[in-house]
Amino acid sequence: MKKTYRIASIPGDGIGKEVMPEGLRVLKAATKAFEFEIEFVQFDWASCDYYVSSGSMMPSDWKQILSGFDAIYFGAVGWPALVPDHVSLWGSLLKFRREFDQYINYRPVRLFEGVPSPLAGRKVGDIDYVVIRENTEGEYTSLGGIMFEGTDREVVVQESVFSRHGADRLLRYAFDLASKRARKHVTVATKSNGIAVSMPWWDKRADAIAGEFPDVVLDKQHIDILTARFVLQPGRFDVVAATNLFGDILSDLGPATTGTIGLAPSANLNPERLFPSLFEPVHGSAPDIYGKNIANPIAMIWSGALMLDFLGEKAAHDQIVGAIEEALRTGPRTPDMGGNASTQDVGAAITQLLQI
Ligand code: GGG
Repeated sequence: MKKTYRIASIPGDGIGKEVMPEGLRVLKAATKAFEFEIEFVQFDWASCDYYVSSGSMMPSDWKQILSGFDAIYFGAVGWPALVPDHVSLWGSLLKFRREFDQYINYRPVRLFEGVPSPLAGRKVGDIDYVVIRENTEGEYTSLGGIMFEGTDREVVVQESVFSRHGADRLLRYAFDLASKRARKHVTVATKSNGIAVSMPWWDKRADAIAGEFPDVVLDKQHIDILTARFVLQPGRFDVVAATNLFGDILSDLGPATTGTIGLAPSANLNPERLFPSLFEPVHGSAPDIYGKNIANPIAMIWSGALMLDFLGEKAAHDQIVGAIEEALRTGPRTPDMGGNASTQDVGAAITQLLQI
């Protein structure tokens, strides 16, 4: 009997609603060639429309509902004209990451053949690394407050939180990943010259975890020069481990150097599989292009491939990534890549290239 995976699909807001159908189309096509089935159940919550009609981003039993799935396939969240971004993000995506302990945010960055990099002279193979972003603590907290609000004595305090448990498991994942890759190199993003308590501590945790992996080279870099090197010397990088905020910034900058953020996928992982993991494009809801049918669906499709890989269907992952590679060489392109194709044109081309 074929194995059946139960996947919760949540389009969310904006272009999440446009790229999700293309991701589902490719995943459904992939199941035809492999020994598994997928049962998708779609939810319209975790969206700003739901907030407007109900007063919250999700129903109160969301955790119980989603716990019954093998994975969550997520589009994008945010529609600031309806709901402030920090409300929609903390009411949905950040809840998933924290309450399902998806502490690894795996974000591959890769230059594909046929996609020109805005960096002069870069070719395929020159940009190929993974950003491992800490996903549950760090600079993303709701701890803090405002004193003397609305007066000229106004003071605001925002806390960051770093735990040994959180830092070590993130760094250990990054080193373990690097130990299985050819170059065996980890860059740890830091800012220990300026942020004088948490970042020197973070550097020490990196040194301690590096000691467990003698075959992996550790390179600590301050975030300012690290961002410059993403642009000037991207070939230096293999696995890049970063705190929540630094990782968020690096994983937008990296894909921008590969032509478009419209290609960039991500996996929010609970490696212990105690909770479902969540797979989503790095890009957000993009209100500026929503409704024009020009959103690039490749990040959503590649995120679906990462989901299959995590579920144990590596052959299906490889086949989808192969179809993406071929489509990028020869197929239609959305405007972010200089073409005039629609979201559906690209999804259809990749589905056809699956050759199944
Ligand atoms: N699909 C990604 C998405 O919806 N992103 C919205 C966003 O603002 N994310 C911030 C974050 O990933 O921390």
